[in-house]
Amino acid sequence: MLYGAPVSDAEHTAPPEGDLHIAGTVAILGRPNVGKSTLLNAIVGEKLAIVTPKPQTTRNRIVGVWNGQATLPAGDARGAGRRAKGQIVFVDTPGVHQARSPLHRFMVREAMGAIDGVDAVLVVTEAHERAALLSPTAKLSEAESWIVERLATAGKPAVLCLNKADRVKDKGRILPLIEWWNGLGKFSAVVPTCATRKQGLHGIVQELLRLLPEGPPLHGPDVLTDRTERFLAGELVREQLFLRLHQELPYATAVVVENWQERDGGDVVIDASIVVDRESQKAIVVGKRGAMIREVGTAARKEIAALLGRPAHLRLNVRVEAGWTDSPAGLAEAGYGEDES
Ligand SMILES: Nc1nc2c(ncn2[C@@H]2O[C@H](COP(=O)(O)OP(=O)(O)O)[C@@H](O)[C@H]2O)c(=O)[nH]1
Ligand SMILES: [Mg+2]
Repeated sequence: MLYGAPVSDAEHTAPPEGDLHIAGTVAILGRPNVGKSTLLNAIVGEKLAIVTPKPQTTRNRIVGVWNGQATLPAGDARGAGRRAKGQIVFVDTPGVHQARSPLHRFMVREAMGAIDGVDAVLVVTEAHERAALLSPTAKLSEAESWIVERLATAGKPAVLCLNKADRVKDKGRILPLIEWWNGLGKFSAVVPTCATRKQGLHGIVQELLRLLPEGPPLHGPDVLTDRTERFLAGELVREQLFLRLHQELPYATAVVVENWQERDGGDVVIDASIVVDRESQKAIVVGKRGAMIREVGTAARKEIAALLGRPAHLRLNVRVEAGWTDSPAGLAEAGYGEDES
């Protein structure tokens, strides 16, 4: 499995004569917390994007590659029911929302900017949210309107995913919801899913393949993501911080991997800094007699070792960078620079 593989280095293997091969890129977009990262991980079958119950967990675009086979759905001009081999290069993005801080504006630019570089878009929304209150006056949320407008301007086709279908108690409410979304005329298909139980994922893949062009794979079969092990390790530390810290504090933290040392025995020693905004936050992240940072370190180390498939040692320290979330230099220092994607 390859982490951090650049597209240009990927093996371009032409499919055998006669086989239909489809390949393309798909951005996953939607409001914060609807389950975009959970969907990416579930479709790709690996934990690439961190997931927490808190909104705005994802800060950068993250690529994850799906390789597989599917039957073309009804309406596909290349032949409904025909088997196709496919590769979908998914791009997970931060949630689209009314951004007030420079960090959040960076995140929304990351998300909306992804639309321009892909063949199709998967817009994710929560099934349960509208199912109960669907009325003739129901309309798109602000963020959904922005996304739909941008799709139209960019001329990109899109599939709508109604995620968290498990939270709709009365399943009879799902059909009218699908009809409502179809009635908007903005999506080529509307598919209910439950990302946490891995349900409906095949339908998503099938409908996306319909929107993607015929062609050889964009990446070799081993390529899983464009992100490096180093980046993913930093994210796993940030995930533990998000799970344990409350209120505004998670949003004031960033993780910078300072040093990565591969030892002869095959294990890795990682030094990472947790960057916070103020001295008072440092005390909370460290915790009573270091209890919090120890917990974060232990949990993150396990996750990192599982990701790498080899033993890992993690040394964490906390650094105060006053106002890092407010200045372009502070953001770039924490890995949220404009060239970062
Ligand atoms: N009940 C339910 N929860 C889900 C589902 N998909 C995601 N979640 C939860 O929703 C929260 C946000 O998920 P995440 O993938 O981080 O959302 P993102 O911000 O859109 O990337 C997490 O607590 C997930 O476990 C689903 O299908 N059903
Ligand atoms: Mg996310």
